[in-house]
Amino acid sequence: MSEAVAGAVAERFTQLYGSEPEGVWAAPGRVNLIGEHTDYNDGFVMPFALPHTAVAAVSRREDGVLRLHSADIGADVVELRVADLAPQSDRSWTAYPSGVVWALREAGHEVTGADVHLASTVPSGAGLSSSAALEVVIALALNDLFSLGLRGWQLARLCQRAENVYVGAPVGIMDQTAAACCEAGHALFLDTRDLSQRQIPFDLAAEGMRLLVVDTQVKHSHSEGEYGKRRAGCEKGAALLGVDALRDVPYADLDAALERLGDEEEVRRLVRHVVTEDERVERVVALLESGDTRAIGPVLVEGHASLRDDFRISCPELDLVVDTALASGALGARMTGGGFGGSAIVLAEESDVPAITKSVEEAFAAAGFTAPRVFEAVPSAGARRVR
Ligand code: GAF
Repeated sequence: MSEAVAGAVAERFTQLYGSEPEGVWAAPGRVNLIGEHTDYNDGFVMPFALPHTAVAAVSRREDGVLRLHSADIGADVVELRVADLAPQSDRSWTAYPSGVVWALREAGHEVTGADVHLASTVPSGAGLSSSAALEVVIALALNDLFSLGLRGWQLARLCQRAENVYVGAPVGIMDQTAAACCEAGHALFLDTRDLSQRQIPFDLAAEGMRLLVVDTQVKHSHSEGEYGKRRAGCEKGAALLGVDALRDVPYADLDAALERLGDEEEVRRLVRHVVTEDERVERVVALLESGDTRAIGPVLVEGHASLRDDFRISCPELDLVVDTALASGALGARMTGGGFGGSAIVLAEESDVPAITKSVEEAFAAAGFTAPRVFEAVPSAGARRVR
């Protein structure tokens, strides 16, 4: 994110509120390389940050007032009282920033109000975590301005609480941790049980490869029922198997576990996805750490098949991206994020990128789908102060 963008956001803040902001912060969207729907099962994930960010210009207030404005919504400034913030009382975009204020205060942090102006380049509804970027940028700004001393993973936990309780979306911890903790040039290997992390160098350009994001333009939302149903099904599976979370089912014991689930066909499929997906994350980490980057391609493809056939959260557009990219020479491809629309990722040799992009665009046109948005994803920095 450039100095010019930070300057423009600060300038708009000054026009809106009549004084300069105390600072400007940025938090990125993410793509998940592998490890899907494992985070609320205490499992492994491996996201990296996009260059696209939510940017917030913020000043402290001490009078209990929270004023919010977004360049992307273009409406008037919304004025709220921090003492009145209540879970699930707000169905608009302001629930994300005000939910973070609520979560900080509920955790005992003295946040006495703020003026906020936001602008984001993270595509919304594209499975690229625009909501988490919004939450984390606010959390980081308030952490700095009110000297709360919280670490990235602590901010991520509070943001997840804001989204679960205040917004009412039963998401896991991956997206908030990615926004808060990712580092440029790396993918984040995260154990969602204890939030222990390892930064894995992930510089595809240096090896002559590229990772494309294909936004299918099919919008999705986690507050809608299907995400929650999958989560409930996983929790049922863990309960039937007598474990705290599906993370505790060893890959080596999967067949026996599935047998014990008897005729619970749907739960069996969900369990099989989660247990095999955790194993795929570990395989990808091992391949990247041994320098065998191209070999992760088939693992991504396995992950997509599992999400499509066992977890059943793909859609025709996502499947078309994956099938077309692979037929045009991609090393690997899969849907990324929560599913039911959103984006797919494609791992490819640099020289194959134009042909793959063209094939995907032509396949979408031939199928009568809305044209996809294709861009290259370079692993970028996590949340930070930019001014
Ligand atoms: C969404 C959720 F917000 C994440 O917590 C995660 O569960 C993901 O879907 C699926 O891996 O992005």
